[in-house]
Amino acid sequence: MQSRIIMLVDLDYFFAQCEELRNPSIKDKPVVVCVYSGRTEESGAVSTANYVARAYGVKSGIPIFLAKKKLENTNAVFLPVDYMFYEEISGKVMNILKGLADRFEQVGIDEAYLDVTLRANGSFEQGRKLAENVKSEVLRQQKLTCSIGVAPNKLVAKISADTKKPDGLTVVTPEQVTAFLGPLPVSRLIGVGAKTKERMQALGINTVFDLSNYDMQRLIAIFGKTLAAYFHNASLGIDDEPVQERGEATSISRIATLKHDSRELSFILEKTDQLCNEIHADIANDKLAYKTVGIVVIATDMSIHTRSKTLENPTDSLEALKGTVKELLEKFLGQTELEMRRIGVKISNFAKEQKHQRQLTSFIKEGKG
Ligand code: TTP
Ligand code: MG
Repeated sequence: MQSRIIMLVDLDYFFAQCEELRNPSIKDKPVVVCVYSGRTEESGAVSTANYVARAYGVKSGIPIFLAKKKLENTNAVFLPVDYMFYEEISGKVMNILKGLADRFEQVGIDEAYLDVTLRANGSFEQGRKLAENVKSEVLRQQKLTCSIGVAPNKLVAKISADTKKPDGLTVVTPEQVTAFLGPLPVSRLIGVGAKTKERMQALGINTVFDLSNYDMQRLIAIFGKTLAAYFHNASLGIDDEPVQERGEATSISRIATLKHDSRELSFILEKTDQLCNEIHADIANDKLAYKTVGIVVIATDMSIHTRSKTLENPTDSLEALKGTVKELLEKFLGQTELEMRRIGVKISNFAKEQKHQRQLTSFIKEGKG
């Protein structure tokens, strides 16, 4: 059977690149995009950083104060995240990508899989040319660089895209798959997190090659049938997952652990506001409007509590989301003595916002009347 040709396109240092786009004068400086938690001026974490800043050891997830320390005596620029702006740019890029694929699947704000088997005529050489074209179109139309992996499936495409960054292009043909994966540490396989990696290390499995040679029966005994089969296939670069346009979600939610247990409204709101921002960024891209807002509280005794409210009309408003969450929290706090450990926000009951269509229908109605 002819091999599929799959691309994974990942925009480089995305949030920071968006900031450079908005203000090109910062391009040569270290740029650090921060999620400020708001407690003190420096509390919070780094969302992402440009490659100038990465050279100083600054990366996603480290505390802001640490990033400041690493960038002491440089002309570094620290900026707060602006999800709305990144979503807007993401949407434009995704539209370009969609037009360059037989099948398209967005998997994150700055990542998408493209199945180009048909338009590449099954040729990886052609696949490389298509990837070069994707890069030049994204650069020409949106002034952004990206890194692309081209491979026979999603699993290998994702790993190969990570191989060369920024502005990279890595092609792995079916013949090259096992040689490409073999020497990599097992942790490069999706699904092998820190814990699994440790367990595998204890078994003498360090590289993907080690994993592919490990006795299947023993693997099953340790990880169970499903996981063992997944690991075994993954180690051989086998993956049949199709590139699929995401079905419409029925709900979108985010959950987070509070820095410390609390029932102090303003402290909890700092966290829920963040969660609301993220959820809102998700729906902005899909032009979704929600009608129901819910919260989930996991208390210090691990009990789980949910509350929700359905609005009169669907809305895509961030303010309404934050306001409703606040209302639900206030009510919850008034009803219980519990301290909160984790807090989640959920929206559901979606109406696809079709502005143009709506205008058209109201126009027709008016015309008739
Ligand atoms: P990534 O694609 O993982 O990172 P990146 O685009 O910044 O860098 P790279 O060049 O390595 O692709 O994530 C996309 C965006 O998601 C990133 O720009 C910011 C955000 N993000 C966070 O907010 N926190 C995180 O821990 C990570 C990994 C990403
Ligand atoms: Mg990226």
